[in-house]
Amino acid sequence: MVANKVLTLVLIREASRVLLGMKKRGFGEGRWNGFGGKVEKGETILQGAIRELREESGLQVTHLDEVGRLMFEFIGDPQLLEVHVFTGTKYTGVPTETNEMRPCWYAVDKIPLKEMWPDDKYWFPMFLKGSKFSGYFKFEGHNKILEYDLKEVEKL
Ligand code: 6U4
Ligand code: NA
Ligand code: NA
Repeated sequence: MVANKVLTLVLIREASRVLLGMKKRGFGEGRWNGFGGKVEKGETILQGAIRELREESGLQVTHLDEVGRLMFEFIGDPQLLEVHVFTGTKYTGVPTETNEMRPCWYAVDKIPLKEMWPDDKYWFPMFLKGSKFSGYFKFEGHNKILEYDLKEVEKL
């Protein structure tokens, strides 16, 4: 048995727009996404989310709400990715480009789904309408979803 790799994904939301970042290197390079990364030893998942948001976007928050839980399997890799999706509306600071991410606000009706992970087109609408969601996606490579299961949930 292999432990899941636990990751965070943070979407800062205002009434009509969402902050995304263009991933400049590493996993997901070339795609727009929320901010996030691996949870480190000694921190909670929420603390990891807050830290990654600060490191990658320059924004500081004291609180985030967990809205989604996504499991990803990549054919040939026994380790599942367990991604905890968080959102928040209150922050301080100004979005700032870092080595990892180039931030940009996107209007909620202009989310660049074609330049995002292919699963996002399924769960982003749930996120945008304020629902909580839980899902599983099986990938072949980084572009092809072989099967998936996704549902809105009351509680994570
Ligand atoms: P290091 O090794 O420090 O550069 P780190 O920033 O810790 O990396 P990273 O960037 O590899 O972690 O984290 C991957 C990010 O991509 C997390 O925010 C989760 C997110 N992610 C992974 N698979 C995804 C998918 N299928 N759809 C999606 N986001 C995904 O929307
Ligand atoms: Na990251
Ligand atoms: Na990291």
